[in-house]
Amino acid sequence: EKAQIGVTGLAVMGRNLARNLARHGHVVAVHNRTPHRTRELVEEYGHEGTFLPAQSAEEFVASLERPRRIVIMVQAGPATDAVIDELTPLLNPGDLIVDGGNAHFADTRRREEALRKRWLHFVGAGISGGEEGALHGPAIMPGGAPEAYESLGPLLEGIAAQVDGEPCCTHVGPDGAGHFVKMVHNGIEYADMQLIAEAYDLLRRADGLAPAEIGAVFRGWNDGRLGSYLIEITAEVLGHVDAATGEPFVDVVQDRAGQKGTGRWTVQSALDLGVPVTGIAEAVFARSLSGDAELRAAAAGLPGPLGTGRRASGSLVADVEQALYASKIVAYAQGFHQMQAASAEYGWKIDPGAMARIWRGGCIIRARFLDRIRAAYAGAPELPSLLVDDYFLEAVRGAQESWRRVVATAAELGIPVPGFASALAYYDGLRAPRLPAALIQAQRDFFGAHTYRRVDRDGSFHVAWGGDRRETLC
Ligand code: NBP
Repeated sequence: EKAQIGVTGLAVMGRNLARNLARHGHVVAVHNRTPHRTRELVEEYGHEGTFLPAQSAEEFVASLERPRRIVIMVQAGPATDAVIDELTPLLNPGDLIVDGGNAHFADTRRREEALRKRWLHFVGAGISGGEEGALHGPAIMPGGAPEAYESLGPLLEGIAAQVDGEPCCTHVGPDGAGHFVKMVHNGIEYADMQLIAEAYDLLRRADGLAPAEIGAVFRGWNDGRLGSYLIEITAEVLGHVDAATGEPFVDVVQDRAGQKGTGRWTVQSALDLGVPVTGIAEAVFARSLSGDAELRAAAAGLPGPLGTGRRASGSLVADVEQALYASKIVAYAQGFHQMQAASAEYGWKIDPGAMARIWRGGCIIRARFLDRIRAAYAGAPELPSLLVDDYFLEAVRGAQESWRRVVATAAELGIPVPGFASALAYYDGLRAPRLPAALIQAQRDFFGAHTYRRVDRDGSFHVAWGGDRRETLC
């Protein structure tokens, strides 16, 4: 008996993905660099399906039906290259390698090109949902050649999360498109989490609500348009009491946020593409600021209010809900803009509505809201920004007064809301009839003769700033 698919790399993610495949009736070849993980998988979960354990890469490859389908689930980076290098000499033209790790899309593009020259398919697939998702149904974002998806798609769609009878998996686009979209997904996740944290901070400090009360507010929001996995788990966290101290759990956790790097990658890519993703960038920087303990200690005595100016239990709740929703719309609009810009840059032809569809289940940012995004792109695939879609335009129109009040209140009380404030600034920047960029162009012409364009005539102009200040057409 041969296996339909193989998984190499059997730490939490690989093991659970292999189990998910086996539970769906596939014969799964399993392999890991150190064999004890392979042994443990078969001992503990062998009854869940048919696993073909392999001790060596040779045995692993030999146990697969052809064309072979191999999923790599190892640490992203050099480990992935090491596994690819070990496998490729053992494979035949037409065989297919999937990298399900969190690879940088540039690495995926490089690997896809190298393997294509050897007549092998390489599919960089973003897999979201953590270990639980891998086991019970993740969101899967596969890139690579369309022919590769023909062979792989039905398998992946079968084990992905399902929403309204549709799988949370689709072919994203060629080469690195899948990993790119997964990266932006993670960036949006950073922005979403930051906005939720700011909402909590405001309700606690400006409104005097206790964590458990805020948890209850979030539970209420979860039944409305903000309904999402992140809001749901936040409500649970805020309701949790530390067993050792009896304090709210959130108060015994050190206030320094960690990051593994996908948020940073998203911002780096956005800088290269020239797309403002201020919501994601502020979220990444807010985590960096929180993590700089030394700097924070040095700055602790700086003058200013400390956010305890007002105690009007509950008066801000409705405003904060509006601000959160509007800021979330901006963060998603920016993330989708980035995907569309990358799609144009690399020729990926990403369907943004399909991305919203496959993020509705399995992944960390799954939310009711994504159905709205899907609908927006279904009605207008070339939509320049989610903000100009009718539904979102009306939502932001309705949220606006509250949103401005929340940002102003936060500024007055000294409560940092970089997510809310930068989202509002982006919104106001986009809709401004005229921006001070005109002054910047004039400054650039002054010190660097960078020239400028006039509102009333074609051509590039320069003023002789150091001399007679006459304007010349360049
Ligand atoms: P890890 O990222 O912790 O990697 C451990 C695995 O990599 C083990 O199987 C290990 O083998 C293998 N490995 C390493 Br390390 N170096 C190797 C090498 N040179 N050659 C062969 N194998 C090597 O595992 P994970 O947490 O299960 O994550 C797997 C992938 O999924 C990663 O890319 C990660 O970023 C991604 N991930 C995604 C999510 C998500 O939510 N989507 C969550 C967590 C992880 P060994 O047993 O012999 O040491």
